[in-house]
Amino acid sequence: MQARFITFEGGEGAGKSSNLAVVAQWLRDKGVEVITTREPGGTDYAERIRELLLQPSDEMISADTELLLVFAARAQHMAEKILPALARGCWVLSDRFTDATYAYQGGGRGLSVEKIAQLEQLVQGKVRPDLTLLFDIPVSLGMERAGKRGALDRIEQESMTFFERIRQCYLDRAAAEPARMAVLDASRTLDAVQTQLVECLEQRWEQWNV
Ligand code: T5A
Repeated sequence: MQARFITFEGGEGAGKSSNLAVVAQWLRDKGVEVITTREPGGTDYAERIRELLLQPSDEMISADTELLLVFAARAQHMAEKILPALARGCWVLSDRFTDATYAYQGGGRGLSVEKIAQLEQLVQGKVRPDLTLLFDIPVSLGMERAGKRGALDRIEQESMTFFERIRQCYLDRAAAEPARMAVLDASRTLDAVQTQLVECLEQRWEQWNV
């Protein structure tokens, strides 16, 4: 079977990382070779860009700077990790990808869809995820879960309205692209979320095997 590219999206503390591990195991049990990765980051160089993006800073970081850093990290991630893995038949699971840019830099920071789409084309060409799992959670619950981890990073320090716009942008994208994006109710217990997740995977697995 052709290697697939699956991305995990959602607001802060939605449970992406916890559920990515479940999907990786589910696929490995099916005999599929899988790598897991994340954005921003995924390679040594891109992880250095991640630090620049997420470290709290007294200096104003412009929205365009943030956007270009996100795509600089993504260009490295694509070239060094994602494309070589897919080419050798290995599935790639990424904790966030370009939907996060539309949601955070577009919905959150107010940058235009056109500007983001231009960079998406430049960096990714035709590469898009085969499946995007959107873990949808009310902002306050997600922040409560994320907050238990300790100090907030530069983006997590933004306002509730910023994160409300992000949530709405994700939901709008999922509504516009239902064949690619599956929405999961991440406010439920971890077991309940994983039940939804496995149902979704079983359905996709059948489609991909035809
Ligand atoms: N960013 C990223 C951009 O601005 N633009 C971009 O283009 C990209 C790619 C990255 C930051 O960068 C920004 C977005 C982000 O601000 P990140 O590490 O991906 O940072 O971001 P976070 O969303 O902050 O990651 P989190 O670790 O907070 O969230 P997860 O992975 O969604 O959640 P997870 O699995 O770590 O769970 C959080 C806690 O909740 C518990 C877990 O055990 C954990 O303690 N939990 C649950 N508890 C109860 N019930 C459930 N169903 C639970 N699910 C998880």
